[in-house]
Amino acid sequence: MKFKSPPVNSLSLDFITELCISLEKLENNRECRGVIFTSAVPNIFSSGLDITEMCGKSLEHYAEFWRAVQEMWLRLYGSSMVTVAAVNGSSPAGGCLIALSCDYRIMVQNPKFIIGLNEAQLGIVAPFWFKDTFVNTVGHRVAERSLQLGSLHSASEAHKFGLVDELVPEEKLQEKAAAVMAQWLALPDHARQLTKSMMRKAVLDRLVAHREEDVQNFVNFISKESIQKSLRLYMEMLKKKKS
Ligand code: CO8
Repeated sequence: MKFKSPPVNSLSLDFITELCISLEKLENNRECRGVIFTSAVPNIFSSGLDITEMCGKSLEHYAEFWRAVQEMWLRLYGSSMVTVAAVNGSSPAGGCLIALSCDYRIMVQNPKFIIGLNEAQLGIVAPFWFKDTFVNTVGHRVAERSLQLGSLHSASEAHKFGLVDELVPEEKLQEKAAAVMAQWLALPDHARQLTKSMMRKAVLDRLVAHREEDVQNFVNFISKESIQKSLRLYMEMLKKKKS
């Protein structure tokens, strides 16, 4: 699956809805046993949640958007397919979450590409299920420090502490992703799927049990004037950086 929503593959409500529909179709297709996620936009895997969806909108919109983000994560993290992220560009916040939700992450070795959960830098807080997914991948200590600092890591740094499993030159990415997929698909599906579910179920169940509470928390938090101001300033900073 190639993400193609220029300029930066930001995860808008439309993007997320299309991603969920595509995942559902693949999940229900018995011929499809695995998905490789990558980007068709040069230098960017995904810039994370579309900040404009969280800024200056109605409370109803925030709730609808957040339910869609939850749905995307539940489908990705809970997928019975083999999922491989072929990260061919920067991948902050929600982009990093997509990669973290896969079974395996391969990233292009390019010092310009960054990845991490940088929410704290925007003055917002990564939800508990972002945190759980991160902890399950890199361990508590690394996650605690990285989350508090809102760190964006270079590909090689991310590889050192296990945020990505492997680094490859750009031209080898697709070949490597296909080789990894073949290795994972060589196992019987039922054994791999039950093992995956055993490893991930507790974290998935926690969101399912607290889904509406989590929506309300998000809506209350994001609609605070202080948070709206932080997001506006961050967007201005992104635009200034350009000029
Ligand atoms: N949302 C909306 N617009 C964005 C986003 C985004 N996430 N990222 C970039 N854009 C826009 C820019 O403002 C710019 O717009 P314009 O052309 O109108 O000026 C355009 O996309 C291109 O961006 P850049 O010029 O910055 O492109 P570069 O190639 O130089 O850099 C980067 C690409 C590295 C991706 C850079 O754009 C960047 O750092 N973006 C911000 C990424 C980010 O911080 N995302 C975090 C989103 S929050 C999230 O995902 C989780 C939130 C959890 C919520 C919890 C609340 C309780």
